[in-house]
Amino acid sequence: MIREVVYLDYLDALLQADKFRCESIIGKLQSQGVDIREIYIFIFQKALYKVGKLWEIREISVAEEHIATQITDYLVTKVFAALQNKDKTNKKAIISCMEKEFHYIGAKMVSNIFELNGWVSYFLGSNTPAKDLIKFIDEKQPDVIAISFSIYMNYSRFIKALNNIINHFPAQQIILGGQGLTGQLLEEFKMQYPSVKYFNSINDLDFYLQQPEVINN
Ligand code: B12
Repeated sequence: MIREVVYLDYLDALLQADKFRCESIIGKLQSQGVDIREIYIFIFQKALYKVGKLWEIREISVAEEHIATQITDYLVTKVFAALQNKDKTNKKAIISCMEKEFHYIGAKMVSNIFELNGWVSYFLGSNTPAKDLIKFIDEKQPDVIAISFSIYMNYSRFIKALNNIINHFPAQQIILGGQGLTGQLLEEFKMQYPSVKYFNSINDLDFYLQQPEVINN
């Protein structure tokens, strides 16, 4: 478990836009053998959620929020690059955000979790136009499409794009996550789309990817 004092030290460095201090704190955790999932959730995610709250109450500026995101993006990649991948499977996943969805850090973590489990992961990042996503799915024929949805306001656009995928590829397995669906909306979504798997954390996804029926399927 990462100690609160380490998180607070990291948060302080992040809010000071001190990339090298952030990097050094994370480097220490890695050298202590702290698991990537812990670093992702209990440092990066926790700090960005705090940044979001500070931005909401105007305690930090948009520029400060942007630099915090950029530093995190860099470190998400760096922490992952230091790891040895497990043996490759022949499974493929496409990870994307839908059109007008610009939050891609969570999706990048998801992509890395697939790769850690030996999958080939096509990470498309943010704001993928619906028709291009369909074309890409057609070309790559993935086992799974993982979608990250963060902005509640984009719900109807998101549903339209999701229906479009389901109509084109009725048998396609789809996994969804992100902060856009919560509470009643999430419950309604699950009832309407029982075949879409929803995970609200990369740990749940990781656990799922290690199930024998997923590995051997
Ligand atoms: C950085 C940021 C931005 C950046 C994004 C840049 C980038 N490169 O990603 C920019 C500046 C573009 C931005 C813009 C906006 N943002 Co913003 N942003 C954030 C912030 C501070 C951090 C996002 C982040 O990376 N979080 C960290 C990641 C790791 O967390 P995560 O996305 O939840 O992912 C985890 C899980 O959800 C899960 N997961 C995520 N996806 C998936 C997918 C699958 C398949 C699975 C299994 C799991 C999974 O795994 C991840 C790891 O555990 C958040 C605050 C917050 N609470 O997150 C606000 C936040 C998301 N933004 C918000 C808003 C309102 C906006 C704007 C509308 C603001 C505006 N008025 O312009 C725009 C909308 C832009 C758009 N159309 O997308 C709100 C969203 C509220 C909502 N749910 O609807 C938040 C929550 C801020 C707030 N407190 O109000 N934002």
